[in-house]
Amino acid sequence: MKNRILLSAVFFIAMAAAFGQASYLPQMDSMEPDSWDNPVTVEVGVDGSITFLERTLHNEDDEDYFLFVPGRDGLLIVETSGDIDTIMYFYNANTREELAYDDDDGADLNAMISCRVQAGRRYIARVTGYSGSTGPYGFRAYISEPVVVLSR
Ligand SMILES: [Ca+2]
Ligand SMILES: [Ca+2]
Repeated sequence: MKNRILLSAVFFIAMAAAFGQASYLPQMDSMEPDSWDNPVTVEVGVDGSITFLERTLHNEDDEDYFLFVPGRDGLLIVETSGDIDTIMYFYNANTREELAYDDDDGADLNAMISCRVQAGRRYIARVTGYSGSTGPYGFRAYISEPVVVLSR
């Protein structure tokens, strides 16, 4: 009797392991392979109406790189969309200085960074999955409207 329970437990664990291994891995997106030296160039939107670029974290080691050059000074919003748990690093592309990092400031588990940027400077965002999260997601960057300060 005891052995039978043990056998059932072993069988259950083996089945669970097999099921886990057979889990679906998403397809590599068409912009692969990208890297720091070969980033995907994205247009910087002039407001929040710009659409998201569709990308995929196809395995737990995947890192996606985006390069953009703002057309004017302002507060840049960089964010992801979708159901996976993204994290994002934001850099000055020339100096490689890390300017910001975020995990969950966007919708649900999405990363979102807001950072003051200067026109003509090159910036890189690096997106990867939190704790190996994989799947499709959206990415966009736009300059939010500058705050107008009225002087008396
Ligand atoms: Ca990717
Ligand atoms: Ca996140």
